[in-house]
Amino acid sequence: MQAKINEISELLLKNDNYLIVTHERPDGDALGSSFALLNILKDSGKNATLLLPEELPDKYLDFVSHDYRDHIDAYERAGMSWCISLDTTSPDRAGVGMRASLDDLKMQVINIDHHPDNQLFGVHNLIVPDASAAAEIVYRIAHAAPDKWKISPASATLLLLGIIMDTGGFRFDNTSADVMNISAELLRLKADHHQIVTNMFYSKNLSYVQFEAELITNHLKLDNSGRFAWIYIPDFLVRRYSVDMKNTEGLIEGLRSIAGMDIVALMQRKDDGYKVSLRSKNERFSVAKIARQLNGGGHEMAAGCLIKAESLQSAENILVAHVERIFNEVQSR
Ligand SMILES: [Mn+2]
Repeated sequence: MQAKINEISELLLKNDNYLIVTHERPDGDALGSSFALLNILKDSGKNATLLLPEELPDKYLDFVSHDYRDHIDAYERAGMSWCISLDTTSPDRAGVGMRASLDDLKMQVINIDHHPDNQLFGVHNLIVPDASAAAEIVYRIAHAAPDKWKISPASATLLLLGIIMDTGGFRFDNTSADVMNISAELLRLKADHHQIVTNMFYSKNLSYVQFEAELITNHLKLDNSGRFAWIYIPDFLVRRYSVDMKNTEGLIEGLRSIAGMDIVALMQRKDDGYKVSLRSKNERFSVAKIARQLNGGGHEMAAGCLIKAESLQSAENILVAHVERIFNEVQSR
């Protein structure tokens, strides 16, 4: 059932005992929206807990409660009535209890997301594709009953973190007038903009920057059109620079920043194939479409998939063929 913002706000006010989950490899929006909702529920007198699927990238540690690791084990203690899923397209992407599926929890799921391809797996589904971030939806829920829901400065910071990360610092096409108004309101609620910017954009250590430089210098590849650039990240480089892969969230933005590129990708070896992250600079070149064709998914301009191939060469060939098909389709339109 598709729900409205104020219906979910009322539902959350009326009930209690919430377990919050988000997707695997949580990003700024997953964490920002989840921890903000956890705070907002608790600050407003509700019982709530959060399940985290895994360790967090270092740059996020200042924003989450220090006992966040306890939440990883919360699966065992999850005597909760409702499960709130945030920023998560489908149950198999949810990082519940170290990859157990949402179904195992046998709870009523409130599914809150902004991905247009969300699979509507909840009892209540609040899918807002025009919201820039799940954090924006959480703000709108709290704003629907402003005298009942408390947004503390810490919650405002988490919500702004989610919005800043999912809009690429207000660069992506999802940067709407609404999201600017909401961000202004979050600043009025004492969101710590300085801490967000410092941790997200000015906190790479030197060896990591050198790792990025070597990737760009020696491992960048271009297809025949010259408009698709990709990098396969070799394991030996990861070891040489002691890179913790959980800290590489911003890497692909470096590729997207190159003039003349319409689509960019990062590839990495995974147990059963090659994990591909895709970004586009223009909605005409839908990487969501490419990802879907390869059994993945995502947004028009940011998507991902796993290519099952025997060798890197054949995975790259498959990827290049799909990207070039999009280029040809758009041209011939
Ligand atoms: Mn998001």
